[in-house]
Amino acid sequence: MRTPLDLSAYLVLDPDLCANVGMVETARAAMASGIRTIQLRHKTASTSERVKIGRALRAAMEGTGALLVVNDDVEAAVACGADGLHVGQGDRPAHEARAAIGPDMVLGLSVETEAHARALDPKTVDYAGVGPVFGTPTKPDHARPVGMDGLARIVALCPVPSVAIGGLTAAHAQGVIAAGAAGLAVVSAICGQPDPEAAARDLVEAVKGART
Ligand code: TZP
Ligand code: MG
Repeated sequence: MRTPLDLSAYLVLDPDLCANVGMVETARAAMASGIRTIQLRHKTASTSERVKIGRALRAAMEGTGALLVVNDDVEAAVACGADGLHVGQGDRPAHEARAAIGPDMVLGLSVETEAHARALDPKTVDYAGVGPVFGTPTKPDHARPVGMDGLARIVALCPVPSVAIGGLTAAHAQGVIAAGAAGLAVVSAICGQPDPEAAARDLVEAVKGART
């Protein structure tokens, strides 16, 4: 039985943006404010480094009910006991990733176009990360931004719940929820903010407000 995933306010940890406080402390601050899904996205680390950080995050998340997702690295995701794996379109194909992680872990897939949404197999993938909605310096090689209108069109085609990503802040919660996404995934709106706990609270509250 797969653990249910809360996509409403999804934190993606970036080691460079979190350099001041660190990824584990940023995760703690975010969880204190109600963030329930946290992704470790560390592009330059080795698998063993990712496992080490993943285990530290796991320990910090113990008993909180929050879920840990690891970006791209199946081996690290399994070894650190993550709840899920997130793959991009250029990564290992989703059906291979699913075969490697087994039936119980959550699998997320980046969806950048309507064609990607149409091709997504809901028997394999649990959620779509749709974007980038806006251009963002956090991911310099990002695909063409889809905008809020594109987000709504792509989300409508996704056969699984979607979380929007790319250049988003709490101020976009209303628009993103109106576009049909289950929530917002953010990096720089929390990582590296002067007060990550307050920033996370703003996001969680904005999504709650947008839903009522
Ligand atoms: N995928 C699409 S955009 C992006 C990722 C990982 C980065 C989002 O970062 P930010 O700082 O929330 O714009
Ligand atoms: Mg990737």
